[in-house]
Amino acid sequence: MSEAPIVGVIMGSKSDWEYMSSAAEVMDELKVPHEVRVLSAHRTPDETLKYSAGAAGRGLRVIIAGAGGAAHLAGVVAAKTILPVIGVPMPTTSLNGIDSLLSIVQMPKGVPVATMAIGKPGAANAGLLAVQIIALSDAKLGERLKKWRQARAQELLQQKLP
Ligand code: RP5
Repeated sequence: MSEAPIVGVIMGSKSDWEYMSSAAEVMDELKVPHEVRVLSAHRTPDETLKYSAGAAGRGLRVIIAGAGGAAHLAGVVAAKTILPVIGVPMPTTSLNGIDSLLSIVQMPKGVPVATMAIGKPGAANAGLLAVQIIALSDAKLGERLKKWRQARAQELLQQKLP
């Protein structure tokens, strides 16, 4: 995207992109400029904190963070910014992402993370929630989102059963 990004999509590992790309796809469809980056709460803690602390100053308005397992990324990022942070639990091989979900959702009072469903549906909804937040102050985006929803409804109504 050529416009300056207003949503940051970060994830703990390149292996998360299989799921997190759904967040980027929906923002592509709705023409919301975003950036994507791999950052880890555990493997690159200093860079993660720097990214979060500087996000608002760089013009970001929402951060979407996907991580799996111990999944501390969204919470750590939320600790260093007052931007809304949306967490997406990644599926894991041993516990199917229940571990990620419980980790991300259990933020202490005072530092919220809006936690989505596990995997691709959660990532897509994270993108949509970011769009909804930004649409509060962008009427044209709100109109695009309404049309997008209407198109999804029409798709469903036209589904044929065998
Ligand atoms: C987490 O560990 C990442 O978010 C990812 O979901 C999981 C596994 O990462 P890799 O070992 O595939 O890099 O930090």
